[in-house]
Order: sequence, then structure tokens, then C-alpha cells
Amino acid sequence: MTEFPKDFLWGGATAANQYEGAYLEDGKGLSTSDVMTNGSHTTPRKITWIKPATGETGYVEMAFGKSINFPKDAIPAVVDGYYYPSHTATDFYHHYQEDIKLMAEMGFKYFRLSINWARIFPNGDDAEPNEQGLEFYDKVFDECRKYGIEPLVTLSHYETPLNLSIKYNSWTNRKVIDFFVKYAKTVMKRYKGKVKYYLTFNEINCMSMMPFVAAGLLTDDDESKAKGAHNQFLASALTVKAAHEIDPEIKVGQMLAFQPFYALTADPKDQLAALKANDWTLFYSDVQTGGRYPDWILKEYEEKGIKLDDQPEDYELLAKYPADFLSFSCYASSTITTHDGQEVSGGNLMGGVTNPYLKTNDWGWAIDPDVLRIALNILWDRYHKPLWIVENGIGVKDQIAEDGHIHDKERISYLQQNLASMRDAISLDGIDLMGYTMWGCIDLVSAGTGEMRKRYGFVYVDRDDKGEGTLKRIPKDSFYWYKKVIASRGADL
Ligand code: BGP
Repeated sequence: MTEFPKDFLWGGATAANQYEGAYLEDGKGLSTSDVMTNGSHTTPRKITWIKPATGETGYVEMAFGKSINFPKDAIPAVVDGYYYPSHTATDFYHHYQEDIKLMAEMGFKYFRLSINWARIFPNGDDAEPNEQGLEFYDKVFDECRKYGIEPLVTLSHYETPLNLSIKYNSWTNRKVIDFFVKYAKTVMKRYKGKVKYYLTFNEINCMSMMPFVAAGLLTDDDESKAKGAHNQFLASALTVKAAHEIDPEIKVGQMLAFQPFYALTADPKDQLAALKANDWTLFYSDVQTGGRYPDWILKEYEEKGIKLDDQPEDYELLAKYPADFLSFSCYASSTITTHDGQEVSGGNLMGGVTNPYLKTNDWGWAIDPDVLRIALNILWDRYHKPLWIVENGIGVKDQIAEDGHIHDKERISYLQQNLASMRDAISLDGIDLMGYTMWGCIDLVSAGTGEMRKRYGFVYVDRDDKGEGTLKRIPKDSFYWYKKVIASRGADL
């Protein structure tokens, strides 16, 4: 069997709000994820709010593709009587030494984590950073270094400081660009020599589907989302510029949620629908990685009467400082049709209909290893920039067997096929794939449902959907399997 390249970056991925817990410890401020309750496969998560003038409380539901405009005069807030999974999560904050040791045992070269922005700037717009927050990540990076693990840092992973949402309506306001760039510069300077790879915004395109969750917007009309995207693009360009000035060794990547759309039939109408749906995702990489707005979106903005709060020099900046590499998440494919009467696929972030050729997991996500090779080819052909799969994996309701172990065959089989697909993309298609960080390498809270039982990890964490459990870490069968895969550089899947 062909091996993966010698310098392939093997590892796993996490996000602060789903993993760290300690949501108010050591000076951390509230972030958007801290006001999100748990949900389930059938019941959406809720974002709770308060009306400061009257004390009235309530919630809006976070259902994919559904509008979530907050009521007038309401601000998102932590409210009594709800369970908020991010407050404790799986407590990486107090388990980082144990967890990094487990990652080292598997042979990780890279550990993707996010810095929680509200640990560094608790309100987002503070004059000075919070030293205790900075110290925490110093300890984490030093621990990684002990084992020769490099960190891959996401600067913003669905955890905008809540104050920025309330005070500025988040990314709709150009002021937030400055706050973000200040934060980015603060951490890039502080961790110079410790962190080489950064990602700006996790799944930047998800702002169009869930503007509050992904980017902290309190409004979700098309103009707000267009402005939000524009301002994030500018923040990304300015971060690339600053990174190269601080240390030419630093590389700043884009992070896109890429779940390619297939047409259900050969009907040209379906083909066109799939093409346009993919264009919507790729708009974000056309700008952030490609450096320019595609013509069709400018036409669309014009037709809808959408006005960006832009300046002519914005476009020079975008062209001059595109992302150094393009990373993406890819769990599944989506299927689209213009024909009525098709079964709608369940639980799928991007929507779409059931693909008759594919099985799904318990949450309705299509199991489709070929989609990685397809996604890699599309992105490589379009941008010719190094690619990195920074999220992929399968959510499974793992159980501890009578022998005390977790026999997660389904996960191993999913990953075997997915890795084979990546290997083909490298060896048969000549694609520059830098690495792979499997999502949720140690069990953590699900972003979509807030559940614990939707588990992705190589390591089981004893915690349930109510936040109860000992937090004990137990390696699953996939832990030993992945260790063997990394040791054999993918020859032994
Ligand atoms: C991506 C997010 C992650 C992660 C993953 C799995 O969209 O970047 O934060 O959670 O999806 O999704 P879920 O947790 O809903 O299963």
C-alpha cells in the first residue's frame, strides 16, 4: 500500500467552546456559545435572551436554515433554568496535560485547537488583554512542545465575545475588524516561535446559514450577512499581513465548510442547481483564498439591493493578502434536486435530499468517502494552494462494552475509507494535501445539537447529556488503530 508523504501532518481537532469548559474561570468573558442550551437530534438548541428593561426572558431556536432574529430590545444572556453544555464541556481546561499525553501516545504531529477570544479579550473591545487567559495557552503550547506536537490554532471558532454581539451587532460593524486584528496580533506576538499555523474563522461560510452561532450576528437578513462576510474577509487579509510582518514563518489559512453538492439527476436543471449551490460555498474561498469577489455575487447583491459598507481600497487589500493555504471541514456530501417529492435528508447542515446511493449515520449525515477526493480536486483545480483537511469524522453513540472497552468499529471503518480517499487524491491526482486533523479527537460537545452522546473521539470521556459523569478518559479501539495508521504513515489502514 502507498504511504502518505513523509511530512504529512497527522493529528486531531477541537474547539474551545466544545472542549475547554471553565467558561468563567481566570477572567474569561462570556462568548456566544455560552448562551446556547443543549438540544438533540429532534429538538433544536436554544439561544436564551433577556430584555434588560423588563427582565423578561425567553429563547430563539437554533434550527439549521431557520431565521433567528432576536426580539426587539432583547440581548442574548445566560438565564436560570437551562443547561449550557459549553460551561463545562469535557474540561480540557483542567485536563490538558492528560489529553495532550494521549494525543502524543497516538503519534499526533498536530493538534488543532481554538483560542477562546473571550479568554484573551473578555469583552472583545478591552484595552488590554487578560494575562491569565494568555498564560493558559502558554501552558498548553509548552505541553505540546514537550511531545513534539505542533499546534494549529483557530482564532475564532463559533465563540465571538458576547459583548461584541450586543454592543456592535458583531461583524456587521467595521469596528469589529479592528478588535479582531488587535486580538490576532496579540496572540501571534505572544506565541511567536510556538505557533506556526493559524486559521482565522472556522467555517466562514456558515455565517450565511447560522449568523449568530458562527459569527455572533443578532440579525440575519441578507445585508447583515453580506456585510459580516465582507468584514471577516478584510479581517483575514489584515491578519495575513500582520502575521507575515510579525514572523515570516507564520502561515495563515482559510477554513471553509465544504460539503460538495451533487445533483440528484442528470436533468440539467438539477445540474445547474448543484453548480449554484457549490458556488455559494466557494464564494467564500474565491474571496479569502482567491483574492477577489466573483462576478455573480456582485450581480446578486445589486439585484437584491444589498449595500456593503465598503471602501475602494478594501479590494486591493483582499487581492494583496489572500490566505496562505486553504483548510476545510468535510464530513459528508449533500444532494440537491429541483424535482418535488424527494425525501429531505435529516440533520444536514447544508440541507438537501436523501442520496439513494449512500447510507447515513444516526444524525442523517451521508457516509461518503469519495466526497473527500471530489472536494480536494475541486479546491485544488480552482486555487492551486496547499490544502488541509482540518475536520472530518463520524458522530456515533459509543457505548462502553461489558469488558470495559469501546469497540468503535463504525468509526474505524469510516476513517479507513476516508483516509484511502485522501491517499488517492495525493498519489493519483497529485494534490498538495498538507495534513489531516480528525474532528473531536477526544470526545467533546456537539456544535449542532449540544449533545455529548454524538461522539467523534478516539478517546471516550465519561460525561452525559446532562453534564454528569466523572470526566474519565478511556481510549477507544480507534485510538490504537489511529496510532498504527500514523506509525505506518497510512500504509496500514
Ligand atoms: C463543524 C464544526 C465543529 C463540529 C463539527 C461536527 O461544523 O466546525 O465545531 O462540531 O461540525 O458537528 P456536530 O458537532 O454538530 O456533529
